[in-house]
Amino acid sequence: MMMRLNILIVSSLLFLIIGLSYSKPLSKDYGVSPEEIEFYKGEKFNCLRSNKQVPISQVNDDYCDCPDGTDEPGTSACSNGHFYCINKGHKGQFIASSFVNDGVCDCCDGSDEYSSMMKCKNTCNELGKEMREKQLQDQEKYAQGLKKKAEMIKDAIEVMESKTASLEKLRKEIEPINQEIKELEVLKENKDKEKQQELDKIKEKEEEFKAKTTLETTNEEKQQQDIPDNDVVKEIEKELKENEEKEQLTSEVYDEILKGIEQLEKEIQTKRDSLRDKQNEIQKIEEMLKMDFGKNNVFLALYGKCFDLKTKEYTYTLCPFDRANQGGTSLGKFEKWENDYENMLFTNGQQCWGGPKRSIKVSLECGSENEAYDVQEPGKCEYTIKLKTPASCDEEHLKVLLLENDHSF
Ligand code: MAN
Repeated sequence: MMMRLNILIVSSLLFLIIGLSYSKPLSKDYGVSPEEIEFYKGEKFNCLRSNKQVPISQVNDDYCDCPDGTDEPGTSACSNGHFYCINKGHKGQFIASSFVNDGVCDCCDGSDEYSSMMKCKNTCNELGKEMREKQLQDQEKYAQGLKKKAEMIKDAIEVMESKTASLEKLRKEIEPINQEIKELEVLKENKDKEKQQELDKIKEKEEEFKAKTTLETTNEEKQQQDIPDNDVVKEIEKELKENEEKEQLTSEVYDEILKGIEQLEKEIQTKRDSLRDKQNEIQKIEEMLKMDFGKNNVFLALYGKCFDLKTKEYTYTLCPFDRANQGGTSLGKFEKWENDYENMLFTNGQQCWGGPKRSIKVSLECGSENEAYDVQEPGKCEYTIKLKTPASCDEEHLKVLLLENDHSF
C-alpha cells in the first residue's frame, strides 16, 4: 500500500507537469462498463446511484460532483468511484478509481494508466488464451451434456410408458391369482375333510381289529382250556388276513389324500409368492410414478442408480431418490428437492454422537457424465456433495457461455 502511495505521489507530480503541456479531454464514457454506457449520453448526466443531475460537461472532468462517484468513471477524482477496464481478449473488470493513473498497471489492456508515466503492455490476449480454452471446454461440456440430456428425456418417456403399462398388466394379473388361490383353498378344504373321514375309517378299523384281537385271545385261552379245535384257528387266521388287507387299503387311500393336500399347499404357496412379488412390484412402480423427476422427467435417469466417491477416509455412496451413505453409516434418506432442482436433500441419517441426525445436501450441476465429487462436512454430521449430470445442463446456460466467449474477443 505504501509503495502504491509513493508511486501515486510521484506519478501525480509527473501528471501535473506533463498535464500542463498535454490535456486531451477524456471521452464521457471512458471507464464505463458496456451495461452503463447508455447513461453517459445526452446533455445532462444523472448520477447513477444518487439523486443528482450535472451537465454532461462535468463528466470525466477530473472533479467529483456525484456523491456516488459515478460522474468520474475514467479518473481518480472520486474516492468511491469505479473504473471499468474493457480488457479486450480477456475479461472486463472493475477496479477502484484510486488505481487509475497511480503508476501501477491494473488492467491487462493498460487502460487505467492512460496519463501516467507507466507504459503498460497489453497482456489481455495472453491471459485470455487460458480463459478461452476453459470457456471452450465448458461450452463443449455443456453441448455434450445437452445432447445426453435429450437422450435422457427420450429414455424417460419410454421408461414412464413401459412402467405405466407394467403397472396396468400387474394390476390385471392380481385378481385371477387371488381367484386361483381361493379355488385351491376350497380344494384343500375338501381334501382336509376327506382326510378326516379317512382317519375316522382307520380308527373304526382299529377298533374292529382290537375287538378281533380280543376274540383271538379268548379263543387262544379256549384252546388252552379245551381240546384244540382246527376250524376255529383257521377262521381266526382268515379274519386276521382280511383285516390286514383292509387296513392296508385304507392307508393307501389316506397316503394319497395326504399327498394331494401337500401338493395343494405347495400350489397355494407358489401362487401366494407370485401374488406377493407382483404386489411388491406394483408398490415399487407406484412409488416411482409418484416421484418428482423434474421437467420432462429428466432426472429419472438417476433413479435406481448409485454413485461412489472415495476419499482418504471413507467411500461415500449417493443413490439419488433413495439414500446416501458414508461407508456403512447412513447419511439420510431422500427427502426433497430444493432451489428448483438444484439441490437434493437427504435427511434422517444415523444419529451423530453429540450432534444432529446426519444429513447431506447434494448440489447438482451440468456435466457430460454423471459423477459425484467434492464431498465436504461443513458442519458436524452435515455433509455436502456435488453431482455432475447431463440432466442439469440447460440451453440458457450454454447461450450465456457462448456470449461470454464472444465478449472476450
Ligand atoms: C464419524 C463420521 C464423521 C463425523 C463423526 C462425528 O467419524 O461420520 O463424518 O464427523 O463420526 O462423530
